[in-house]
Amino acid sequence: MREVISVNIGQAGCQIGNACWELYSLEHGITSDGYLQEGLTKPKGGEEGFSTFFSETGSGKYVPRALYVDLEPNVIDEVRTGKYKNLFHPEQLISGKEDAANNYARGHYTVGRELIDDTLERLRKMSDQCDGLQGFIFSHSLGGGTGSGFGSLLLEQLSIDYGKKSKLEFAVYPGPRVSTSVVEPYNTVLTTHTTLEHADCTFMVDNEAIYDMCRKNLDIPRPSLDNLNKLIAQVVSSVTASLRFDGSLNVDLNEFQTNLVPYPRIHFPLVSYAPVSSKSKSNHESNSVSEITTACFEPGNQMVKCDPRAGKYMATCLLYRGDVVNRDVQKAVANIKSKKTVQLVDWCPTGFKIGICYQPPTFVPDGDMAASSRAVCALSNTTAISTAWSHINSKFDLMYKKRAFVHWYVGEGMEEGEFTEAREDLAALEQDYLEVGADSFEDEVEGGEY
Ligand SMILES: Nc1nc2c(ncn2[C@@H]2O[C@H](COP(=O)(O)OP(=O)(O)OP(=O)(O)O)[C@@H](O)[C@H]2O)c(=O)[nH]1
Ligand SMILES: [Mg+2]
Repeated sequence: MREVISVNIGQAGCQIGNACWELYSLEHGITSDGYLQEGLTKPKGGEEGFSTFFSETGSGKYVPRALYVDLEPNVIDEVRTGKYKNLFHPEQLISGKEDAANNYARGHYTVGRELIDDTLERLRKMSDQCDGLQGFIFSHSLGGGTGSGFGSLLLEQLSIDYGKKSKLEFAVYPGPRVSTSVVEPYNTVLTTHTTLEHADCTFMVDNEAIYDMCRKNLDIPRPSLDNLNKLIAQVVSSVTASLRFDGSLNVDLNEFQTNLVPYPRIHFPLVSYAPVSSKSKSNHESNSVSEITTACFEPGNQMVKCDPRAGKYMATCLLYRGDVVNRDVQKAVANIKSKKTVQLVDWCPTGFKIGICYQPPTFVPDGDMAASSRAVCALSNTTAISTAWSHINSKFDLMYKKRAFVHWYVGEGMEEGEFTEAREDLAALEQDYLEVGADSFEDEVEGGEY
């Protein structure tokens, strides 16, 4: 068995976790109390896949392999009293007394330190219940104090305690319209620097992009966090479907890295998803394989705002779900490849990896998205995503030039040097992206190969 433990940290991490586990439970036929839905004799998705994410107690109850941690109690109290209160084991829900107040240093050095031992101990217990733990899937914000500071602290610790076990992340990239504090660029740069060598693959979720998708594709005039999270959960579910159901591609966490990460630091694939359509629009759409595939290469379906037409692709995985036949996929992919807008780096084989999971997508009853019998999620390692770093870096620079808000961090025992070091590392990351995207033609001429 190859188990995966989900770790949800801070407000964004925990609330996205809620949306994901609601969807996972529905997909596998589990009630909000953790029992099989009426009429089922076993969970949907085959024993193997299902038990990657859920464990079974002696009494036929299913428990998510998930841990929730927040430095303050409110968000997790909602889980403790909410619809899914009986799904989780109380020990899986860890909360402290005061939050990190949007301050990476509080999450990482002061307040966060108090919860780290407890957290590691609970994770140890959960991993002891696994036969062959594959690794961890994190969800957290880059901009919150807990998400950034405590999230990176925990990732560092897991590298020490669990060595080479895979660590994937879903990381919420701050967007101005749903932002809670001005120091999010600081937290984002600091946490990215700390986790760069500890996370194996990071799927960024740009709140601005998700917000726009909710408005434009789902016709929600003023999307709430709940609307955002439901859409994010649908995407996370597609990325993890191959781990939970019998899939053919990315069936374990290592495979994500093998397929998508050519160099350890270049590990931020762009995620796109289709179809994202409101109920009133969907009647007019056929959602053919070709349509949804094409949609995945349009900016309106991307989880991060960037322009892939201006960058180059290093690797792409297309993960289909539901009623999809290979012949249609091959046609759709050939069509995409023939487009001039999809440029590949010249040093990588041009293959698109295809995965089909025949389990159709599931939709929550009160959701905003129209149901469809098929969906596709594209994971593309493209150099275009580096503009996300340039944006956040320039916001960091504006404030840091004046040393604005820096005293809050120093006051928590952080050294100012960590700011400079983190910022330099992110400049190096931008440079890395430029280099992997550069044509290797010139080097080869110098090397005398032509
Ligand atoms: N998509 C999404 N983003 C969220 C959610 N909650 C907060 N955010 C975003 O996350 C960032 C703020 O971080 P939080 O996760 O709230 O902070 P935290 O990790 O709890 O840390 P502290 O509260 O500072 O201790 C902002 O960019 C918010 O827009 C959520 O439920 N969904
Ligand atoms: Mg919080």
